[in-house]
Amino acid sequence: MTAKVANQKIDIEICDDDALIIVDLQPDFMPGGNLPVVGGNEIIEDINDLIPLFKTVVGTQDWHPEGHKSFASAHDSKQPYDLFEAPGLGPVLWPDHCIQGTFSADFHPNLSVDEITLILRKGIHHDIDSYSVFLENDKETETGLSGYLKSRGVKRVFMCGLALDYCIFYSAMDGINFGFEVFVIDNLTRAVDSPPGHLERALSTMKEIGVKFIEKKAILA
Ligand code: VGL
Ligand code: ZN
Repeated sequence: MTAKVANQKIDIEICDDDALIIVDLQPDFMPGGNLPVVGGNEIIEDINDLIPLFKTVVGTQDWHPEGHKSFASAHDSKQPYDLFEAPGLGPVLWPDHCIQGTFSADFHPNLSVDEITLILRKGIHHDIDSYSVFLENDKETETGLSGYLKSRGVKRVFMCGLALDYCIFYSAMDGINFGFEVFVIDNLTRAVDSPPGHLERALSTMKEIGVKFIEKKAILA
């Protein structure tokens, strides 16, 4: 579902201090994949258009070992999307998805990967999830992305990809906490919205902390 939340009516010129962060555009998050996000396949070409505008482009991959604890299959009598809370996991359990080295965890074949400057894999630790591209769900293990961006002089990050209420949400919040100005490109992301209401809460929390929502057309080519 597209969230109609763009709250910036401004035009944005991309400069060298800006980074594009393309989150988890992997077959498993597309319709037909193991953890499908409705409309996930609709945003790829528009994201491709933006890549040449940025000097720094990060592409992330959800990259789980088999039997990862975020999977319902790793718990007795649990089904995908069942509510579940444990340190570093939840609020739901997931279908098995994005298993390291499989086609479903690769970048979607239509994504233009040649100009990606950094590929970042997350969710690699067996017992803990990593929704954020900056910090694992223990809230202390860094992925190193903040350091990479800062060493390249990045001040503003533009986020797009999947899923709006999970990886984008936690990444946007951490992005602000690490001192970046964070823009979510509203029409180049889609949400899981599980459990119901998760998207609404994620959107209001992001707005409260100062995440800016823009549409692709606000970015001047
Ligand atoms: C994601 C659920 C589980 C995401 C990853 O990329 O938003 N969501 N793993
Ligand atoms: Zn995952």
